[in-house]
Amino acid sequence: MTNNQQVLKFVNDSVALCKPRNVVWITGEEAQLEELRREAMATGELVKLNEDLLPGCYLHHSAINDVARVEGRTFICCKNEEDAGPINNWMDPKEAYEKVGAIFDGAMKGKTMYVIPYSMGAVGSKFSKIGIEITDSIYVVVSMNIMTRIGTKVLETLGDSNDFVRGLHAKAELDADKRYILHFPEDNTIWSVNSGYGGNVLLGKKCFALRIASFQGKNEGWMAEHMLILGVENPQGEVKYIAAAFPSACGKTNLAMLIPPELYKKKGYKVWCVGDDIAWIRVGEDGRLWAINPENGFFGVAPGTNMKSNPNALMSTKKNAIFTNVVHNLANNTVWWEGMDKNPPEDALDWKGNRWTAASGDKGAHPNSRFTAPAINCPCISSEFEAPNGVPLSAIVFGGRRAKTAPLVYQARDWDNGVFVGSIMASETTAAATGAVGVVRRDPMAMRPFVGYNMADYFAHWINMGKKIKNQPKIFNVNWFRTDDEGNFIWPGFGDNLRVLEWILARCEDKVDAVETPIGYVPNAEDINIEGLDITVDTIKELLTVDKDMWKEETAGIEEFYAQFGDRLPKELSAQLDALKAALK
Ligand code: OXD
Ligand code: MN
Repeated sequence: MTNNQQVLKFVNDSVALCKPRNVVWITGEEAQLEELRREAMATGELVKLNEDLLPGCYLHHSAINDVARVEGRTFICCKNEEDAGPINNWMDPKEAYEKVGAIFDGAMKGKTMYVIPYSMGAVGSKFSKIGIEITDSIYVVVSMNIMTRIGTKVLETLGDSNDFVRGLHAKAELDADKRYILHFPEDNTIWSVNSGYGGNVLLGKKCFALRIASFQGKNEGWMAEHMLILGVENPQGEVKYIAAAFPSACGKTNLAMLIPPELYKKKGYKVWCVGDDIAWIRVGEDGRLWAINPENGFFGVAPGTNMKSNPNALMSTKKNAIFTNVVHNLANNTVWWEGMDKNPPEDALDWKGNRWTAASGDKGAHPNSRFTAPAINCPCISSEFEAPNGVPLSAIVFGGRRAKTAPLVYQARDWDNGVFVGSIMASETTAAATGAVGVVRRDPMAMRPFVGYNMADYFAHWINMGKKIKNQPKIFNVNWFRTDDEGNFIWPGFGDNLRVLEWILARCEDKVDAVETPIGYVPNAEDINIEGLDITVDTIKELLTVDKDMWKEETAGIEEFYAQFGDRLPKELSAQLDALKAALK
């Protein structure tokens, strides 16, 4: 399929190591993919769902011990340990190739090896990057076909270039004790073994588009971020774009596909989704930041997705989607999960494949059960989704789940202050996860598990990027999760978050004033539109308060977090922390 000597060497080396029975190059043609789906159906790897109700959709199960990303077994393998930094697990590359090479040795004996050329970003765009994933899993092939652009056209675009990311994946024995997700940023290489779970094996996503790409971005002067991208269209038909980073369980997918409140819909507001998880951001010729979504699909969490919480995500799964670890409704050969509706199926198998009814009290779908769905299925997909140069950003938004500390929204004073705001991002743990509730986990820019190098250098890269952007976007922080003394959420959230985005965009266009506080600018309460809401201006005032004592405590936590970076922490950020402390005195 190619004469690219580097690609051929990568494939030949992988064959020598994994010793498959045969090698199949993935062309991207539907006939080949359909043949593979049939083969996977024959072995039970994929179950074809009801063609009338869910056309082109399949059900898949990962192994019971293999249902989530494994941060503890994810490594950055660069020559110097300090270059991986204090947040990442590190392994010496030589040791990693030897140790995990022994696991790959013969791992595909008797199996077929698939070679998937894929493009992150529209094929041929100068924003895009190419990867080759080698795998022994048909689930990976057909899922990569949803999540990325694959096939011959990608190899044609690559030509003779050596600029591609080498990804090697083998399910091997699915042995959790020998599971490794290794990144060699200095070699443009990813090795993933003993897993079949999407986040560990769809190598274009977290492994390439965040961990490897963040390293490439640092060296090449651009940014790979864990951000959604959305467009807000006003009644005049102008669309402004926002990129936003949130830790998990903060409503990122819902925000990316927001449904405007009735009042806004009537006025003519629309929200368009460009991406729900990852943004690659570059400085455009006009001095603004431009962002693309490098992915081609959504890898969404199923439980809780319903016609009320996120109809756009649910609609996206209605054709050509793959569901993993959800309930199989045998009565009509469809799928179900907790929080889809109030009618759990009576005749069903749970995510482990056992007979199941809701009456058992057990969950039928795994809490991290997923769907991969083509982005073009999304009713609110942006017309700019494929735009080769992406969309220009007016604002960057950071957010977290804070019961008290952070106001509903505040604006950073300038770029460096915005980098500080992103670097101190944190979320409080919820009762949904095991462990103590309300514990603060620092998750800078929501990139804690995804920066492919030293987090301190990543902060420095953000600071440096600021110097290159003539027309900087404004930077904001939001918190939809302030609670009252009884622990109830004060802000309605969901579609009403558009009211906050409206203020953010008004600030970007200098159309509205703000009040300065020690942490940045908060709105005048009157400037958040509460028309049609069951809350008063006083409630908004409460949501916007900045409690100095709490923030003093917060600075102690930030200081502790920063301390681990030692001298590598950019001086701009220690200066920001000092300035905050002084302002709180
Ligand atoms: C994801 C994640 O799956 O952030 O997107 O874990
Ligand atoms: Mn994510």
